[in-house]
Amino acid sequence: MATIGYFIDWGDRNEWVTPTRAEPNDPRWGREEERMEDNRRTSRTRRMMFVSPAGFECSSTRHPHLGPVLLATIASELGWETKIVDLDLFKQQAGRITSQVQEFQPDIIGVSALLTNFAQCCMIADLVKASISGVKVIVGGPATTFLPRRVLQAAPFDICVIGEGERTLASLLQLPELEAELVSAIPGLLVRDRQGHHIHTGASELIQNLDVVPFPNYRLVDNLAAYTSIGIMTSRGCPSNCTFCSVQRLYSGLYRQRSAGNVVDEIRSITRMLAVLNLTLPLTIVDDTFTADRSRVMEICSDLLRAGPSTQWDCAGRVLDLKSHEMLEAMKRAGCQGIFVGIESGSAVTLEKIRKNCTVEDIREVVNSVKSHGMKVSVGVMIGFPWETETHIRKTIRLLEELAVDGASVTFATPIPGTDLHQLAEDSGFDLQSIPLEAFDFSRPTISPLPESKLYRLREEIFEAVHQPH
Ligand code: B12
Ligand code: SF4
Repeated sequence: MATIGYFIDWGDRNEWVTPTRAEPNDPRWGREEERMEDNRRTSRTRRMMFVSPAGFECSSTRHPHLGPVLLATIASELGWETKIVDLDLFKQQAGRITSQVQEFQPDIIGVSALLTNFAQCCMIADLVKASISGVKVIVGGPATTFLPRRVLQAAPFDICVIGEGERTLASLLQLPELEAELVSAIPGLLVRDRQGHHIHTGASELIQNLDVVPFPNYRLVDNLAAYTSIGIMTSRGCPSNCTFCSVQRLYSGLYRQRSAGNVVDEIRSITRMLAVLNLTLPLTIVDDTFTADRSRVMEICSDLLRAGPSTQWDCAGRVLDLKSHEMLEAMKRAGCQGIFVGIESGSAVTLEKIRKNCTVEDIREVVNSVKSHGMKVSVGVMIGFPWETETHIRKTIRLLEELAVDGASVTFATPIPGTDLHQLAEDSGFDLQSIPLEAFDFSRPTISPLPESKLYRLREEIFEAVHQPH
């Protein structure tokens, strides 16, 4: 039997959600000529396609991106037929979208935009608009949260979702159609009115209690076997405030955690789903920082141990948290295989200036400690800050030669709008407005006084230091 509605407890407010299906005679359902033009749309379940555009190659693990899966889960609960297209898997060209939309014939396409994949987001919007008439393109993700106006100007997106998308999308999908007058009543959007002016509908609220967010339904993902892991997010935000990091801006400075019980319930449900599909995939805990609350980590680990056969997982942690041997031991026993640590630099000056809140000695101690507990360590490193000289970067190279880590992600310092680094770069005289959005992709220098060719060579040296035989 078809679902006729369900109850969402958003933590701070409850909502009865009734799936809205397109009814041919419903006067709210668009203008006559539009209905005539595409009768097909009004006589079947509405369809939404979620697209993860391809970013640059930065990690050997591939998990289905949580944003699109979570939002597809909500759309599907609301009665929509959904399809997730992951162009980031195997780094596919934007052109692949054309055949996908022609086959699926979506009413709405939702594109998840990072600054790093923004160029492809724009190409996708152009291509889908040229492929089927009347399709609406909604764009959401960190890029729209930071720079909604620039995003809406850059391509034919109809609606730009600012901030968390769960409630906003649920409200949009219950409208009979995405007309500007109707959508302007929903907070969290930047839309165009009939004259083409941008209208901001007001800020949407962050979800207070993350335990009420539905578990992502991985049955909606095609070809799960092509991934190397399954992602799970147990918290949003981070209590630190590194000057280059956009996470404070993303979540308005709020750090929220799911309860240990809710996390372990999701892990159990993923394990059951994988068993049914006869797949063995580890979990990637995608939190910005999983280790910030030691007692919660300990509780999750002991619940996991109690839950039965061990699940393998990895996560990201902050240097200072990882000084706890007790926690590292518990993590290892509960199935943790590796930890990603954002060490960023081997220069004390840079660590201080980016507010990393740790010393080079702390980094040494923690990397060695994680290894001695039998887990792999990969690190995040950033070069090309406005104050950095070659001498600072050489300190990072020397530290990496010494540490013998298992992997590293090396990016160029990038002044994401809203961060202190952005302000500092502006104050140092860099003209950031003239940098195109797609250049904020962490893969090219933007705010370094050093010549680009020198920075690319130093980055190569960092990779060599990481990959030297050890
Ligand atoms: C997991 C992760 C990754 C994974 C997967 C990326 C992905 N696309 O999911 C990997 C390892 C690939 C990755 C890599 C990188 N990442 Co990353 N990553 C994350 C992390 C920690 C979690 C992402 C996640 O799953 N979030 C949970 C889901 C539910 O949230 P979401 O995807 O944002 O979606 C929500 C909203 O944005 C919105 N939404 C999103 N899409 C849509 C679409 C529609 C239609 C609607 C309505 C709403 C909507 O609704 C969703 C639900 O609330 C985030 C930080 C964060 N807290 O989000 C950083 C983050 C996204 N990454 C970041 C960065 C900088 C990088 C790297 C450059 C790092 C590096 N050192 O190489 C690379 C570049 C990636 C690339 N190839 O282009 C920055 C992005 C900065 C920016 N403005 O673009 C973030 C915000 C971290 C930070 N601290 O600043 N990353
Ligand atoms: S510790 Fe990591 S996630 Fe937290 S603010 Fe710093 S860079 Fe961002």
